[in-house]
Amino acid sequence: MDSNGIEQMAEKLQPGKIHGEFSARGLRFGIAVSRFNSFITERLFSAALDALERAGARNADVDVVHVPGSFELPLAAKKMAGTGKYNALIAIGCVIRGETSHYDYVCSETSRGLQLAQMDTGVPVIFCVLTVDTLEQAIDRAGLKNGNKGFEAGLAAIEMAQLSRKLRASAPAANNLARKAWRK
Ligand code: INI
Repeated sequence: MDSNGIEQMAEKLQPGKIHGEFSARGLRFGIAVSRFNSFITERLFSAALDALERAGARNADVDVVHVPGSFELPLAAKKMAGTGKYNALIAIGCVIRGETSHYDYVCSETSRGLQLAQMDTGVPVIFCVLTVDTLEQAIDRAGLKNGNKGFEAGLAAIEMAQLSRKLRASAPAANNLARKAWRK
């Protein structure tokens, strides 16, 4: 095989594709929003709702809880996931760097906690926490120059909810295959 061999093989290989559609119909979403820097977080929240609504979500399909700051988002997300009511969650916050190291602690614990919440529960938790140096950078990401990260989070929630549902649906078949292979 020459140096291009791997590329040629990759072109021939047609893997089965599993993807999440962008439809919110029949799905339930939970959103946790930080009150800290609410000027920004409420704009992210509105855009996330816009994405869900345009994809077919109805009022009864979406719940929102508010927490004091981003640091409290992981616990709220984990408790919401624990109810078993939601196909996906969105955690919305905005951390703006200050003069002390507080920013670093809030950022690292919030991201770590949200990742743990989704890994522990299996419910997708979308990370919609802006971590920025200035208020201007936050505004740019909440509806100005760089679009709105809340809208992107809404789309990510829909995609991950659909994908999780599909992968769960195929799990029994995979388990049966594994059992058969074990008996052989
Ligand atoms: N919380 C934020 O969401 N963003 C910030 O920028 C922020 N700063 O800079 O302090 C912030 N702090 C509060 C923190 O999230 C907790 O609510 C607080 O420490 C109580 O646990």
